[in-house]
Amino acid sequence: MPKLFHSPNTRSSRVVAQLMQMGHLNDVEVVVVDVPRHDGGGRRDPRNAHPEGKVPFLITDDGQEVRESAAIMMYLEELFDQPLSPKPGTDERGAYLTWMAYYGGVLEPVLVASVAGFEHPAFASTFRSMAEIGAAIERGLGDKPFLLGSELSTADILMASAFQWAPQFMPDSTVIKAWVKRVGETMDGAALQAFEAAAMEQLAAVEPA
Ligand SMILES: N[C@@H](CCC(=O)N[C@@H](CS)C(=O)NCC(=O)O)C(=O)O
Repeated sequence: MPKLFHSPNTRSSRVVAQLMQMGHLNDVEVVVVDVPRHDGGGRRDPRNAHPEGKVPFLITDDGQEVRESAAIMMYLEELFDQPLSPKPGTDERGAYLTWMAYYGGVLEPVLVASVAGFEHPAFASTFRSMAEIGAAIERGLGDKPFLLGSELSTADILMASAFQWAPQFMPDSTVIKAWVKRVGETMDGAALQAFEAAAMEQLAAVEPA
C-alpha cells in the first residue's frame, strides 16, 4: 500500500480530500505526522520520511518517493485509474496538466509572496501577480462550473485549496468566489473535518521524540 505522510490542516489535507473524493482513502496508508506550524507550535517529526520534514510526501509500493502536492495528486490519479482527471488523449487533458503545473509553478509562489508582503521586479516578471492568476482562472472557467467542465476534478481540488487556505488573497471576482464555494460544497467537508479531528487527536497522543 502506498504511504502518505500527512499532517492535519496543512497542504497534505487536499491529498486526503482527493483520496476521499476518489473513494480510495482506505487504499493508502495515511501516516499522521507533525510539522512546525506558523503559530510556533508543532515540530519536525522524525517519523516523517520527507527529506525536509514537509507534507505531503508519498512513498509508493515499489519504494519511489514522490514530493510536491501536484505530483502526488497526479500519481494517485494514475494509480486509481484517473477517477477525477482526464486520461491522455482525451479532452481537457492539456488543461488538467496546465492547472496542476500552474499551481506549484505560479499560484503557490505568488500566494506565499502575497502573504509575506514580498515584492521584487524579477519575481513579478517571472510569476506575474494575483491579478493575472485571477484572470487566468476566470478565463479557464469561462461559463463552466469547474476548471475542466461540468464535473469536479483534481485540478479544482488543488487550485481551489489555495483560496480555502488564504481566502483574504482570493481575487475579487464573483466567478472565482462562486467556484471556490462550489468546489467546497461538492466535496464531503464533514468527512474531511472528522478525519482531521481524529488525526489531531492522534498527534496529541504521540509523545515528542
Ligand atoms: N509545494 C509543497 C509545499 C509543502 C509544504 O511547505 N508543506 C508545509 C505544510 S502546509 C510543511 O510541510 N511545512 C513544514 C516545514 O516547512 O517544515 C507542496 O505543495 O507539496
